Amino acid sequence: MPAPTYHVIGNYLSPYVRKVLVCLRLKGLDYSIDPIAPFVGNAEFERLSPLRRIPVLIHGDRVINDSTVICQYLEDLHPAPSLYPQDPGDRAQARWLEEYADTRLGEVIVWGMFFQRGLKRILFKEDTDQARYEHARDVALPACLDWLEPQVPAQGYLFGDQLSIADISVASFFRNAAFVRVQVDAARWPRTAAWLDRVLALPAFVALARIEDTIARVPLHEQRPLLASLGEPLSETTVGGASPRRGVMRLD
Ligand SMILES: N[C@@H](CCC(=O)N[C@@H](CS)C(=O)NCC(=O)O)C(=O)O
Repeated sequence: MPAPTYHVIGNYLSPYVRKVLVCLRLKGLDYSIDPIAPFVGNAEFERLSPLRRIPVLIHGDRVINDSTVICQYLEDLHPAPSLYPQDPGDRAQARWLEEYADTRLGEVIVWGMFFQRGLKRILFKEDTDQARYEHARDVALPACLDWLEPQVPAQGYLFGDQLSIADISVASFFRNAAFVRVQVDAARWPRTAAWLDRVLALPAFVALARIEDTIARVPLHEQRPLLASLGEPLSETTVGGASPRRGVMRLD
């Protein structure tokens, strides 16, 4: 069988990687994957990803960094089904919601909660900053949800009947909140909770959730055999395996 055209570097538990995998699946594109965490990337990883971040997409001779850039690249090459609204104003707004998710939900959910309660302890053997975690959970995340709630429709998706990159991006981050057992309170944010259920019930998210739930509490170096046993399209080589070290962009 010919090798898939697209190769993804990045772990299934990253919301940024999830965005890309959902786009690939929705567009019916095959891929291979090297499911590394960025912190264990080797010198070759740093050559491919100078910010030491995942995801990276390799397509032939091209190396594409950043989930937003990758999703737009896939859309440009494979316009159907489109994951961007047709109307330019809606398209701009969808990109802004994607940016809001990547930046703000990334800060609050990934760094304030998921990293604090998971990788910081497991990979770096450091204590959770409990005050930071609780502020993210009790103050920052509710503020995000207060902002999102009036924009979320009672039915359908953020831009009508058509799923878009905005739904995919925002929902991807709430999966990481679930990993640290934080759920959206349906009594307080009913539209957001119901919309999230709708998006996460899509087959692409459900298929990935099965994989994510299998590896969520498994040490990084034990994930490959498990993923292989699930039939995931792992690459034969990896750019991971180096000793854990912090990225270049953060002080966390
Ligand atoms: N803007 C980037 C952000 C990617 C990102 O921050 N990925 C995380 C994984 S969840 C990462 O690699 N973090 C390592 C670091 O920032 O040092 C994108 O959209 O791809």
